Amino acid sequence: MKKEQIINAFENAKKEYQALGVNVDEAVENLENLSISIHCWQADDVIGFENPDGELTGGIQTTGNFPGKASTINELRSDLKKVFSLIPGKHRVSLHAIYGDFNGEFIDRDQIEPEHFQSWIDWALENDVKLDFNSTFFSHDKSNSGYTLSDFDPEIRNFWKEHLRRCRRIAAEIGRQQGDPCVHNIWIPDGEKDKTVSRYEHRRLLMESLDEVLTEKISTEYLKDCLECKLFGIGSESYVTGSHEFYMGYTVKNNMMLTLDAGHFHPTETISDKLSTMLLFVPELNLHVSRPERWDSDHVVILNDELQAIAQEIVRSGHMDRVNIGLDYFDASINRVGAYVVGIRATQKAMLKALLEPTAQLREFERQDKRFERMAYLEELKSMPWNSVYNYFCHKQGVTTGDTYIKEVQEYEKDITSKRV
Ligand code: RNT
Ligand code: ZN
Repeated sequence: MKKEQIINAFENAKKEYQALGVNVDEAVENLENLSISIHCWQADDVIGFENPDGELTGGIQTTGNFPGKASTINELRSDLKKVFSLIPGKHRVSLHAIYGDFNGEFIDRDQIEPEHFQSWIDWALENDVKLDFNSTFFSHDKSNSGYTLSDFDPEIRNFWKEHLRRCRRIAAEIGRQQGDPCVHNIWIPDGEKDKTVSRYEHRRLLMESLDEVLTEKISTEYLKDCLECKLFGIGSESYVTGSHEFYMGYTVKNNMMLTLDAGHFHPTETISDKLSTMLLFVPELNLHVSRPERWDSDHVVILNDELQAIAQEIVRSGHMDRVNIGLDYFDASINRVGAYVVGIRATQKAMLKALLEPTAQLREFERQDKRFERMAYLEELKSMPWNSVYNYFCHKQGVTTGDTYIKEVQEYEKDITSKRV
């Protein structure tokens, strides 16, 4: 798109929004300040560098075998850099503990140290991105029973407690060096395929394990722990220890952050309507923006109704600063770099659309019981020229507008990823 075309379309859009009482410049500024936490695991199908021949377990699964996945730390970094070049704004990268720089050595989960992540910290500083972290409680021999921190065996629990302890220290060190708290997400896949009798017992064990490790106080200046609930996974269809009620209780009781993953509830249950409740009871939320298709399938995020509803709830709550937006999807059946770009852009577009809403006016209609007017404006807003504002935002940030990114992804595939063995 030509520069004049972008600017003209933006100016026209601005007039249309102004007529509705929307401050477009403010919306663009808010979007500029929005950092999305980009999950490193879309690039390599959640394999990581601990054991490159390892298998993904824990009830999650990638499907597809599209050529060109990243299989070294340099390839992963190169893919992420390409992604950054195709999206406007400054963002974060979310690492899992299995993505350390282990130098070809096998370092077990109860042995990892901040030094294994030092090259990531340096890389992030060089590339002007911040890092987030995730402990990895899956794809390991010691999770073969289906349980980790809630296993009956104290030795198994001890192993995973040590992992969690180390992950918190690594995340805190990342936070210290980057001068910004590192969000540390704790997802524990524990559960069972079939009718479980000892539900209370496992949940009590999980609570005790978490209590023991989380009593080590680390300043939120460096580290923000959050806990992610789930309803079921592959092989844990009947029972998951860390359910929504479990972590809702746990985080409210302990004044901690809760992670809501869009795919972790009943198939027709959404997370958008949970934000306004949980924001009343926990200090902050972490989101795993994902796309369930009939189950927790982790499809690439697209601009659909639920994504829009999530964005609206974040903005309308007035607590954008208390919601960390992270992505969590892994599609191995299409170009992985393209998958990133589509998902990140969709998330930004949803946020922009929400920011371009005349919320005060809509609230006024509600106060006056003018429900037809509210509905009509909500309908009108759907076809407003928000994409001209998005293109302007890209242009302002020196990033390609419109569909040009598709060609760039194709070129990167031709020159780089298709040549990987
Ligand atoms: C699994 C959880 C979890 C993982 C990542 C890899 O159902 O959503 O967040 O997807 O940690
Ligand atoms: Zn998740």
